Amino acid sequence: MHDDPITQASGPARVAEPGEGLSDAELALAARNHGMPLEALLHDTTPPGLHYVLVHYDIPFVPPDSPWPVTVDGLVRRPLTIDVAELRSRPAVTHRVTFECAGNGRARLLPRPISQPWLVEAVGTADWTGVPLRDVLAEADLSPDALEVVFTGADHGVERGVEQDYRRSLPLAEALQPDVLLAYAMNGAPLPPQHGYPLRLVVPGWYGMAQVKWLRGITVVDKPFDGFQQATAYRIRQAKTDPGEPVTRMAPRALLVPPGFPDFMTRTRVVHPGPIRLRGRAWSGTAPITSVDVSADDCRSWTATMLGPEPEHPWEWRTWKLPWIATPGEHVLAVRATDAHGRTQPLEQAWNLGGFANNAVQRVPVVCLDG
Ligand SMILES: Nc1nc2c(c(=O)[nH]1)N[C@H]1C(S)=C(S)[C@@H](COP(=O)(O)O)O[C@H]1N2
Ligand SMILES: [Mo]
Repeated sequence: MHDDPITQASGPARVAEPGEGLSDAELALAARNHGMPLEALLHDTTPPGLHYVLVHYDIPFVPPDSPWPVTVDGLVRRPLTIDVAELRSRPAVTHRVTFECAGNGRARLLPRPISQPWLVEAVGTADWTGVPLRDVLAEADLSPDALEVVFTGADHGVERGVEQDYRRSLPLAEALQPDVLLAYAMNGAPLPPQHGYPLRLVVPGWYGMAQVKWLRGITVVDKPFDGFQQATAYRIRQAKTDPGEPVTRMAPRALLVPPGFPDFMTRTRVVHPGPIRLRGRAWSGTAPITSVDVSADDCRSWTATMLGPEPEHPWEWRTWKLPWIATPGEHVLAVRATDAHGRTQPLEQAWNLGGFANNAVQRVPVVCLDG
């Protein structure tokens, strides 16, 4: 009902009216930008076709033999242009890193912010291979005034009336973290088109919006970047007039491998009575995961799970498991992660206008059959 041919209103997105159903526009976004089927939580690294995908505009067409020159300019003493082939010839570094879209969980918020309507599945983990960004920045020789680094993707679109390239910045200290990569491979193969072929930024620990795909330019600046994806989108605010706080690192979250088997239409989980191995993964972008608790009585009581081995990279998800005896009837399982900073998942979702960084506990209704 509110779907103008192009969304004209600049500024933050709107929220759904009470009772307003998903529009065709939201359905179109949901069909393009798929989540990770939660049964894929069983994989240590998500097979690329199962990793979630979020693309604001179109996936650029890049021929396999494209030289793909990447420029490094702005406040540097030695501006550079580096081809991807040249980056591939350098010593390679690989980090196993979990990504999550900052809008994960948005569709369950009330009122619902109108955007990609994620439930809980906007997550995935991959081995990302490339070269450290800081080596390239050192080669370009940063000027002492450098404050932020702006990353430009090759995709172009219009968003709430503003025509733009997809562009995001990082504070200099974050850009210089040794594990920030210019990545050309995912799980040992060239990046798939939808994940940024031939080159993307990988910023471990940060929500997805920082992981700029189809990276074609790196610009060093001496003022806070005020582009659309920095100053208008991806801010945690309660009201349109509120400047808000930037969305940065991932809040802790745990997910459950869906137990048993699904009902096709409702996706409700169905199990037979008896012992069930509950298991899943948990991650946080600010501190390692220290505990994961499970409730089998809809968040009334909690049991600590057994954590798997500490991951090699701090921003890679960690496994957890707990045996459970299913008895006939309806149950609501829930799972809650806590990190080393004592940050834990809330039972109720914290609302904000863009529906960002929400990490409410996952609740999974399960029907246990009589036999
Ligand atoms: N150039 C460009 N980079 C981008 C985006 C985009 O639309 N264009 N989307 C961002 C968002 S919001 C997310 S969540 C991640 C998703 O990365 P993935 O599709 O590889 O999982 O890419 C980020 N990088
Ligand atoms: Mo995202």
